[in-house]
Amino acid sequence: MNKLILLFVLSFSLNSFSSTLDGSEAYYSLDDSLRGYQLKSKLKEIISKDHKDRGYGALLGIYLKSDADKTYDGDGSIVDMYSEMPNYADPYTYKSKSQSCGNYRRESDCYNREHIFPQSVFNKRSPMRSDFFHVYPSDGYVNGRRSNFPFGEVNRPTWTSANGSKVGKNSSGGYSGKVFEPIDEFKGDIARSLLYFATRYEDQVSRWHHAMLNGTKDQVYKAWFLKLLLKWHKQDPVSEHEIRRNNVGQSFQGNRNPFIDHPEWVEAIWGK
Ligand SMILES: [Ca+2]
Ligand SMILES: [Ca+2]
Repeated sequence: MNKLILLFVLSFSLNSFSSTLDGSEAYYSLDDSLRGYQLKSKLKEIISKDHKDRGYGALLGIYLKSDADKTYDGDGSIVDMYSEMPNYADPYTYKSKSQSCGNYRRESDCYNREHIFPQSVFNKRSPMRSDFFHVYPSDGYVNGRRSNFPFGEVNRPTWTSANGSKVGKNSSGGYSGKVFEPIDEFKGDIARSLLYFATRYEDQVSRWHHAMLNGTKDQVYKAWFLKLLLKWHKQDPVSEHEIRRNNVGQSFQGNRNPFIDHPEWVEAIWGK
């Protein structure tokens, strides 16, 4: 009898232990000792296995759920990193698919799908083109202004969006071309998207060309750019909005962004 009670108590506590584990823990089964690019390649395997390309059109539908504002204004409008004002009323908002582009002449005309990693670099090929974790809803006009510039920091902007995103010459060092600087609130979000991209597509990225890239499958990004991403990742830690978006992302296309679940893996892979 005592044994039975013990068994019961044991199985009960095991059950409650496993239910306190985050759903994402079960998703990553890996050897704790993995570090550096071995860890990255293992993550590539995990996040590719169940990744299903849901197609480009489906993104507009899922954004109404994944990017609904429950964090900043809490009004359910779409969080657009290029127009969101975290501490003030948004300059304009988008709430329905009918406001997707379309033609635009100025900010607030319509929203479209912004490829954080420019789609011209991979010739708009699948599944990169419709990969939820680097394709975000954004104002069409600001998206056009960002063009396919790398991200960077800008001291003297030649153009500034309504929420303070900037275009201009890079001032963060290592690169002197034109860059796009998002507002502080989204610097980490963008860094983690690009680090996801570098991991998910490490088998292809060495063949592509862009000012951000160094032509390797391991480090992926040039030193100046990687330094910036690591800085932004630390400066702007994972937010509630990103966690929610990551969960919806998994229900949408089957995989997750590991750097939202485990921010420490960024340093474990790319830290020097
Ligand atoms: Ca908002
Ligand atoms: Ca953020």
